[in-house]
Amino acid sequence: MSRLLIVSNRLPVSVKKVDGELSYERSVGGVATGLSSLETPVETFWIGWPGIAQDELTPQDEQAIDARLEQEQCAGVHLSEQAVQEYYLGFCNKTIWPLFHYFPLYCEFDQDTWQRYAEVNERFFRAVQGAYQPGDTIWIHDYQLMRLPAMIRAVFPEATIGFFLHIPFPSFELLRLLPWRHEILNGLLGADLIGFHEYDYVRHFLSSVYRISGYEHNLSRVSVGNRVVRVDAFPMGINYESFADCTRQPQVKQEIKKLKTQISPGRRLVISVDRLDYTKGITNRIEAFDQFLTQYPEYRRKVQLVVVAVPSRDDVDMYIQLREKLEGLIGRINGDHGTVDWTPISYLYRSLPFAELAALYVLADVALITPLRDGMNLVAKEFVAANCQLKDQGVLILSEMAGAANELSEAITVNPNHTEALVEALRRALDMDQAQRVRKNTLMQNRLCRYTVGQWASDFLESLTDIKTLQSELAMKRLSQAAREQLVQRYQSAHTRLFLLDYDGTLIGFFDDPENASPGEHLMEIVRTLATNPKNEVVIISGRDRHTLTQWLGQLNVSLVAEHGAFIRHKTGDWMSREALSDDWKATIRPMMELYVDRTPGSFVEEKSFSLVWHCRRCDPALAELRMHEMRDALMATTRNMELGVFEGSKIIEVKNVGINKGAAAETWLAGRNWDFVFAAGDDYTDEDMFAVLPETATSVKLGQGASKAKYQLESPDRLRDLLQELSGLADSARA
Ligand code: ADQ
Repeated sequence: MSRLLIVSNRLPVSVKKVDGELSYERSVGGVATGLSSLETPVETFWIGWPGIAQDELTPQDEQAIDARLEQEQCAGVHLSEQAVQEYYLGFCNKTIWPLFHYFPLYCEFDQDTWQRYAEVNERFFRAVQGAYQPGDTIWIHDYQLMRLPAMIRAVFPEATIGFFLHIPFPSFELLRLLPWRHEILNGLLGADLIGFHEYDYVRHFLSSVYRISGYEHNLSRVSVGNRVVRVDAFPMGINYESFADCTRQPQVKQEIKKLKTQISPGRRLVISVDRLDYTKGITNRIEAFDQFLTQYPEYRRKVQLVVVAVPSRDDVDMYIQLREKLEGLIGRINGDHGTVDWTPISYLYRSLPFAELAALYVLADVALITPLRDGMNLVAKEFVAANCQLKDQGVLILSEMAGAANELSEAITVNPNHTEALVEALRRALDMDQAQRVRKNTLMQNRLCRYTVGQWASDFLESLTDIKTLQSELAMKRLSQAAREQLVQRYQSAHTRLFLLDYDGTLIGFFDDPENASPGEHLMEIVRTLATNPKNEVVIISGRDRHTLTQWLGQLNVSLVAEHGAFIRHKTGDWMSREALSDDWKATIRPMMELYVDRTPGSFVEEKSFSLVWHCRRCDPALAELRMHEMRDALMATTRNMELGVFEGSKIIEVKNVGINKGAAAETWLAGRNWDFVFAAGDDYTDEDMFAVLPETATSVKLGQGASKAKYQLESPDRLRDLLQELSGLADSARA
């Protein structure tokens, strides 16, 4: 049976050593819960750090831990105290965490901690290598392991690898601050599927990948060499049942009873529950509560704020300072507003058992969850779920900056930096009538109970299977070794051979400036050798203008097609126009395109005899995309009653006379002779016209991915040049 290898910084089992004795504690986090409720259960094996530094362990301890973890279907990655300091508390939490949460001023950029991050990822890789069996699925979690996917891919190219990021993915403007941004992106792109909580993070990731690594994307699929990587949003859910059902659980009932005795009758409860982290905006909301009490004195002694802060990263300076600030602030507010029988803010600095946490969710009138930035925020979802059995339900005030805000749109949403808005939100929440509270919560509860953490995990794993299926479909089209050998045989035994070859993107890659795409010596030599063979007819069939083709390729013994067939030149003969065409339309279209040039820095118009092309390869990608849509719509409207076609290609929009296409041009050669061997190659929509008119026996090759009528697919011009070089060097087996 194939297994699921989960790799995360921490294992679901934590090891402690007290007075020389090892103890083990199982903590079932969201991921484990999600996996345990999959419809089709899978055997899981977990790889991670057991939570204790190696320095505290004897060799015997390590052996004992390994044996115990194995029983629990886990493998431990042992880390020294120094590795934990530099990798986890250092690079992860002093560089990635603040940067990805939009706190660039808190970031340290330190080569040594980065080095340690790479080394620890390598340690995790070795643990995966030890456990991996072909057929296993690997699911890597979170920002501590962003280099791991590529490390695994390098050694196991066929492995199925998923990656999920639990924190936000920042915009390009933030990511570009990171000196090691290339390595981080390339590390992630080793996965087959990269998941985020929200579509905004998907957008940020794709834009960074394009700008930093240069890989293009289409429909959230990134082409990395000959591999397609899928990037998608999977908003993580909660274990809905356990919260929705909590009021029926005896331990929770008991906690509710206990808590009720501690709250004065008639006092309203506002809760704030988070890990103690500067991204959670705890001090901002406490300051807002202070202002609320000043602005609305009628609520004094009637409202109590309970702040629950779970200790977190308490050996990082920033967190130590935050705790001091928070505790000072709470003390000050309690001193300013409190009375003998009323403490405005109660403060709990600890992790609570499920029953106590659930009891708080149930008894709270308002949950004030206002992070400055949060990947998702599960507390908000848990609070809404825990209220579902109640007649008198609580109100959620949620920050717009939490990923969860997209799904919990009926909450009172606020900008956490806007104190006045927080104050007003508190007042509105405390005054909201019961029917409205229930109506809003019901809508959210219905959503949360559909997309639970189990659904999240199964969606992710299904998408991972789907992308592997797509990859293998594309691989089936890839020119295999067997197909290549057959092609060689057919070539050798043929007497008359026709090559129809597109130029840009096919024989040569793309350049920012199309002027720079002239053929190098190597390409010239390949085409020259191929064309010198008397059995071969080579036709370069391009969208380029006549002058460029003549200048670049005119001295070779090849036929040329310019402007998709508007002009044809047989071998060394003269250029001929295929039809009597008019170019009067240019006077209308050129000014339209020039307007877009003015508004889109880096773009320009190329003029050919019977076409105008707007190029935007050098432009800001997002602006280029927007302008392409606008321009296409405008051109479509203008050319509706003209004999013109508007075509969208790779970073270009072209307007040209209809009836001129590469298919019609190819037919000039196809119909002229009986060919034993026909080979055609192209990369974009204009080449599809050529593929469409080929005889059944022809070999057609599309460069790059995407739907095509071509029989085969090759990943890049280099691969095509290798193939043509091989063919051009072959001896003939057929007698002339
Ligand atoms: P966190 O930053 O830890 O998670 P969150 O999503 O709210 O934030 O998860 C906190 C979890 O801890 C909740 O399940 C909650 O029940 C629990 N918890 C909170 N306070 C507690 C307390 N006092 N005692 C016990 N348990 C408590 C990171 C990202 C988030 C993302 C999650 C999941 O920062 O944005 O939502 O991962 O991907």
